[in-house]
Amino acid sequence: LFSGVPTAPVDPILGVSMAYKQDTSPQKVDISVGAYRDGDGKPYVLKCVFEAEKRLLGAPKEYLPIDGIPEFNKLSAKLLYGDAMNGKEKRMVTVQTLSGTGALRIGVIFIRKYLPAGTTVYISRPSWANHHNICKESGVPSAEYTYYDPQTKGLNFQGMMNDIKNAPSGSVFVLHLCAHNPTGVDPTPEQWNQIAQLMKEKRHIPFMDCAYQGYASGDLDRDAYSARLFLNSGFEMFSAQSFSKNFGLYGERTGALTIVTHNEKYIPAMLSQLKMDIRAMYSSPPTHGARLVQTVLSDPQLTKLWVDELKVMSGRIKDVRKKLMDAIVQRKVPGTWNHIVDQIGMFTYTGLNPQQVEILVKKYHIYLLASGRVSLAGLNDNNINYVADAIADAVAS
Ligand code: PLP
Ligand code: TYF
Repeated sequence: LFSGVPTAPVDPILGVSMAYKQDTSPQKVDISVGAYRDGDGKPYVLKCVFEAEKRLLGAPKEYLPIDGIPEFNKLSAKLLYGDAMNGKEKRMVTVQTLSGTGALRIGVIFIRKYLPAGTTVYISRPSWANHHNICKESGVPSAEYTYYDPQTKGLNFQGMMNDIKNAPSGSVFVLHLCAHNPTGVDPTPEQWNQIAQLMKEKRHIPFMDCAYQGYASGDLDRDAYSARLFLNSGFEMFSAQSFSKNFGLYGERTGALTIVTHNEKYIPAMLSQLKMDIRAMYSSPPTHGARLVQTVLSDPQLTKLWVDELKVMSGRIKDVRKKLMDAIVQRKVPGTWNHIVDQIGMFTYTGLNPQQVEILVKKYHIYLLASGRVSLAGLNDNNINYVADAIADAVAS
């Protein structure tokens, strides 16, 4: 019966992490998956989350509504859009989702069903690989737009603008809110302004993927610049929020999808369809993570604690960037390495090629993505010099 089932390829990120787990070398280093680790290399439960968890001990495990906790949904949209909301909430619908991935998936299904047939979803080159999987598995055509410039290890802004211009009007553009995964390269506010203007002329639809709000700069408002700009510019748009990274809720699968329309009269029908899809897929979302986020965001003291912790996490990553760059430069490794500190968020796109990566993995037990992406959270004072030594060797080989 099942003899014809072909083996699917492993996830390019989770596959590397699995290989790390199987490696028995005491020297091994995991800089693959984007999950925060503290200075001792340990996973970190945020104090604000711990406190919220204490308050929630014994909370009922009843089913949630299909679209999740209403207060959580409101707080999520408010967190992202902030002052830009300004009465626009009537034209927004938010549903609680299975984290950022679930929000993207429900959003892309909505696009397939209710946007004109053939609407293409444009994804940055490169991007988080799951963007492609989600479109493919949802039966939505996808294409790539120019983003990264390997020469400068920065943004190919002109190439991006050309692709926005040349895409058929009314295309969907998946844009990373901030802390672009995998490159760590974000447009400047001025570039965002130009992107928004051109997208408006072309009547494109922004789909903001918001997996790192607060993680790039440590400032929730600054990190939300692009989404607020698009909202203020009058777009109809989508946003997928993940609370995996900024609340450290990875396995709790906590997120939200918000769709903004021009006219509030469409909201009830839109919500009814979102609920229909959710109902047929998993009936209702999980309770715990959303309650945690709701508890933190509705208590000013816990919110302050959260903001402080975001600063600590993003600050440690910035610190690691500098240390890694200094260690590489100190070893006189050929090439320029300032991109490590210029890039932002959880990752650096090192520019190491697949052969060099293979040396790091095979010879040094240092696990990173074949693309050369390093998750900086996995680095700390105990392994940075080892990793820099290995990079020096790999580049010289
Ligand atoms: N989008 C990007 C760019 C990501 O890096 C991630 C991973 O954290 C996600 C979306 C969604 O992740 P999750 O489903 O864990 O919230
Ligand atoms: O890019 C990363 O490492 C994170 C975590 O299928 C992740 O976004 C990786 C792969 C995946 C889901 C999450």
